[in-house]
Amino acid sequence: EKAKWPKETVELWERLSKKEANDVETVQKSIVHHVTTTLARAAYNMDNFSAYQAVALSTRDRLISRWNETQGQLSKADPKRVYYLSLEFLLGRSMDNALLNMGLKGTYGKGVEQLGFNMEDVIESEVDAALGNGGLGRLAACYMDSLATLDYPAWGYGLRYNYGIFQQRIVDGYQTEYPDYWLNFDNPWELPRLDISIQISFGGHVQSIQDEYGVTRHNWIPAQSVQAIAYDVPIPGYDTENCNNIRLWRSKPTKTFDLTSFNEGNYEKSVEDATNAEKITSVLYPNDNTMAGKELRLKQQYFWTAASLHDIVRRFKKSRREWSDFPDQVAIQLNDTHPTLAIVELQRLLVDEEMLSWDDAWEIVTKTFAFTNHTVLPEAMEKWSVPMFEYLLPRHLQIIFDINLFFLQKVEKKFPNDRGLLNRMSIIEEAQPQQIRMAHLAVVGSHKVNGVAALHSNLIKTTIFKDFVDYYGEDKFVNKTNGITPRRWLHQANPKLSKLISDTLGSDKWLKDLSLLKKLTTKIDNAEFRKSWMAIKRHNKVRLAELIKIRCNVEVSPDALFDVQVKRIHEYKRQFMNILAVIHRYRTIKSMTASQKASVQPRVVIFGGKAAPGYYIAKLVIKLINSVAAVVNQDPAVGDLLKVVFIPDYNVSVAEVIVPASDISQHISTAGTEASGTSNMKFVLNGGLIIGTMDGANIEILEEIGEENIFIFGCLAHEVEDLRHAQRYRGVPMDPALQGVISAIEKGVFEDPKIFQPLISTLTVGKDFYLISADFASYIAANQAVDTAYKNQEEWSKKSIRCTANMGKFSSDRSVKEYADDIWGIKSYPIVDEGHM
Ligand code: CBF
Repeated sequence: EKAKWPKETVELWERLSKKEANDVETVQKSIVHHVTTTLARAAYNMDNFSAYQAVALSTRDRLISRWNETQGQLSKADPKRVYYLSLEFLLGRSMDNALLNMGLKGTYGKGVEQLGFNMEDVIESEVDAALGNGGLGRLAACYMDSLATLDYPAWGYGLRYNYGIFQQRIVDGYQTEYPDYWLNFDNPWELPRLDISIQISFGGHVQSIQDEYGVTRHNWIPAQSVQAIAYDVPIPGYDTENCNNIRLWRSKPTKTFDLTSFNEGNYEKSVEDATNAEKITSVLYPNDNTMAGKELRLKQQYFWTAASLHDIVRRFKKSRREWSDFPDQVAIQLNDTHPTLAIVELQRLLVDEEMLSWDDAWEIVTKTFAFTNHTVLPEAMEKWSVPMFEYLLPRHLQIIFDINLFFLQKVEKKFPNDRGLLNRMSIIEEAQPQQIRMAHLAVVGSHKVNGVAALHSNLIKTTIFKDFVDYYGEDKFVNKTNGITPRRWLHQANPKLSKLISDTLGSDKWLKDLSLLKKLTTKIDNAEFRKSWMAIKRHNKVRLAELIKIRCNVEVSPDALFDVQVKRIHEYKRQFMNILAVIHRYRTIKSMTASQKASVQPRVVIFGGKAAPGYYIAKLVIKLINSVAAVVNQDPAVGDLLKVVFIPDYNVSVAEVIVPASDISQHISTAGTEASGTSNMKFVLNGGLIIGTMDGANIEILEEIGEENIFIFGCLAHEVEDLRHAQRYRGVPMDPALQGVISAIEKGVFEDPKIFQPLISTLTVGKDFYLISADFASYIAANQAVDTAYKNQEEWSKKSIRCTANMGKFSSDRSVKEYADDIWGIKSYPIVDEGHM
């Protein structure tokens, strides 16, 4: 393109688009420039928030130049790319991360301090981008960090929700929800691409006509359409020039749509239609591991997958390759079943619009897509009612029925005369009304299906996808154990520990090769090193104690053992069991003599997490935690031996304070229910020990760090069904210690017992689905083992170091590399710094 321009013009552009230098003064100039021009503020009349805005805008300038360079070089080279389709990207704050990844934190820190601001306060002024519920969304964010760091050509595609996950406040002990106005001030971390607008249609009907060759062609005549507008979020890699992209779509009314009603003189209707169009991307559904069968959610899923595919296909078409090359240029990863409609949309585009034969199109589709399953919980399995689906996407429904027909014909051929099997494997569930099983569609339309931890990947093969394994064979079903980015979860969240590790290992190379942490084991017997290690933990505990004072108005001692359970509130995660054990501890302490109390290990039990707004039992668990806290924290007979706090509005930036400060954290799901868990990895990487069941990634953590460094209890996944059966039909009595705890609640020790009755009845013999009673005794014993171990601080510090040292496997760099090699077939494409802005 340059060739079109006169030489002098090209030279002028080249000269003027040179990158800015990275020294303190240049950085300060750009900050001041943004203060005075972009923000139009007077230099001496600024608060931390406006300082943050200016620093963010200056950081963004640098991000954008990397982003331009990366996207320019990738467009030219056109390597195979992966597209990660995720309805959630839980990014948290961006500024600190961007500065650290670009290697500019020190320069900006100095520049900002000299300008009269404290960098930590400036960083704290940023609101979280909370476009996710929990593990699944945070995993997507970690994977984007690793993809960028490893120079993989990758784009994320998601939705730009106006409101992220709700804000949680605790009122009278109960969770109350408030909207998250995260876009109230401009968001500096996105680039609106108002020129990239795609029309997305819904509803209407299908016309079927025979073409000149006698082939039936289907023409979808939609009833309405909206626009998808792109917003790009640059994702810089660590210690590389590469800067990838997450494209988030926002819905807007189409002009024609707007004008039709307006021209008909129906102003109110045109405004209403516009609002309906904008509604599509207004809220993130606040459900984690549960399915919301709402029409608007289906609209979101189609809007997002259709816009993303349109974009991907447009990019592919630029290269003028054959359609059969599509899977060599494009890999699409489905993060859970949420984007499964992309399979149907691609088949529709290829058959209806590009006129490929059904079989040619289907071959391209199935070579392109791969699917990650994140749960085996039945309540989380996505299903859409056929009538609702037909109303919104009539042509897509026909395609799904055809995919199903051709698939079942093949199954029938391989396993003749097994109607039960066909029923079980069908994409359509024969209920009233019929339901579309999205997980089945995702399996049928993908070339690989993966679980997210070894146990989970085995479980999906023997439970929900068993028939599919029999049909396709084992090779299609693989494991990709989750990972976390050490850049955010150690380097950024725990700067002191990061520095100690780099100083000890002689470099910070471990940040890109986490297996290097192993060398820390040579320092375990070094008392000086252990002292520094534990001093950092204490420093982090002091910081958390301050946060607890501010948010919960409770004083806690940093010398006590900090015991943490922070995650979404869910029955399967068993926060209920934790608080019941806390009550048991409270009662035990109350029954002790003064001399017995002297040997009790003081403990601060810290909870945090949101419950889905409609999840009544989970919300009652929060209420119980707060009622117990109110009694325990005021009881002089207990004093500092036990404190209980519920930190409201748990999110990524709060996690960055909590994780480095934990001594022990709880990962105590009923065996076989937590697919992986990733907070377990974050805690252990930061030298926190864990107490947990043999579930999800706990098992692999145990394998890496050794069983003497982890507190394991409870039944095993393969025992669960027998235990449930024994409870139901043999009336196994409730655990006696648990019985005592329940009686205390029923006697009204913690507020009016009527409040908690629905919760307690989930423990009735025969109904205790999550096996709290069966696991209670071993849980109490494991907690006692924690107390005993913690008293020996020297041994504890050795365990803590051993934990961190052996966490190399759980870097998301390892996970992403496995996906790239085994599933996507993509290669790194390092970006060259050509010095352009
Ligand atoms: O794989 C990431 C995480 O996903 C979930 O949060 C999910 O939403 N299904 C699982 O519950 C976690 O176990 C898992 O770590």
